[in-house]
Amino acid sequence: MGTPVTVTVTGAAGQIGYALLFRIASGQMLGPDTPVRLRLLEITPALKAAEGTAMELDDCAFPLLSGIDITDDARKAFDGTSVALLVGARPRGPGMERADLLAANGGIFKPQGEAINAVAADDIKVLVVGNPANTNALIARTHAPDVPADRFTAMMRLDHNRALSQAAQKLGVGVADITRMTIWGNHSASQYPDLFHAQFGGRPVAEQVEHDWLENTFIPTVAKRGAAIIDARGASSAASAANAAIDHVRDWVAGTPEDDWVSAAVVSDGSYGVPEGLISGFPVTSSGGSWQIVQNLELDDFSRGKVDASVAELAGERDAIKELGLI
Ligand code: NAX
Repeated sequence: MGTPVTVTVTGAAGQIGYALLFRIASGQMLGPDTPVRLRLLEITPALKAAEGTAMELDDCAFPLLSGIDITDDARKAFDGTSVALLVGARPRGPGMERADLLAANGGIFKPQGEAINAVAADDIKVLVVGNPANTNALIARTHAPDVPADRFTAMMRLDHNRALSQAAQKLGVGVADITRMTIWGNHSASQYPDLFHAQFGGRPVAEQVEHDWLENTFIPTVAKRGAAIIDARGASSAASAANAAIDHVRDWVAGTPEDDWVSAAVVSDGSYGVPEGLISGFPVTSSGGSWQIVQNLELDDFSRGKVDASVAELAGERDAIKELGLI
């Protein structure tokens, strides 16, 4: 067995944290040969709950878990860390305007970016889960100027997995039979799940379903799935969000299969007309521990309009955080 990899989870006492930590400790994220050292970052009032989770982790006697540290100090939490899962965020409260929400999250993601910049390991990989995920990632990234920009990502994988599942159910096939799914843009209701490039049996899924279903059922079902879960469960997605975070980091580290791709929000290099620097959902492959944006896909007018609308929302969020002095 190698030396343990330090993995930091923020918001560790929350419901996604509870669904995530056991899977990381069991080896499902970094593989069965990689021991992990967990660092749990929480706000002071939640430290006791985090300790409870750590007690349960101990009680699992995971052979790969080499230790757990719990702290409310970001500098300690990110010291030497190689994988940072930024899950803790400030949810939108009643009557909260977008600017208030962004400002509150700036108060979390700015110091976390600074701490990552100062103390994380050279190979640090960051996945932002806490919403608004893409813009929180942009805030953190801006305050970590010494870390290569491509190490900051935000999670589109839950939307991706939701889209795979909806498309597979429609076609009556297994999820593994659908390839090349993409979620473009923002992790929000404006996201664009793309069936024109997704394939089943070597042909675009869009050619195998009615356009009316694609536009008026599939896209809204995927984009509003989070609200449907809250309505049904009385709580937001937790196990599926944790599962998506595991998928994202596993593929980042281990690579994606030949002839397929996944969705992740990565820093735009200007591909597909997405303004450089925005952290947007793209089709991506991974090899050698880094993401590459899949190039040269044709976007027809329908897809172009949907991508542009979601990217415009991201640009609006970027302008708002600029105005607030957060980037
Ligand atoms: P919970 O409210 O259960 O847990 C959040 C935890 O974060 C709490 O324990 C809180 O004490 C902690 N926290 C708050 N500020 C912190 C800080 N500055 N440092 C460290 N910890 C801090 O929320 P949960 O259901 O776990 O969701 C977490 C985040 O994931 C939310 O922002 C949620 O909106 C977001 N989601 C993102 C998804 C995605 O696909 N990107 C999907 C699922 C989820 O909705």
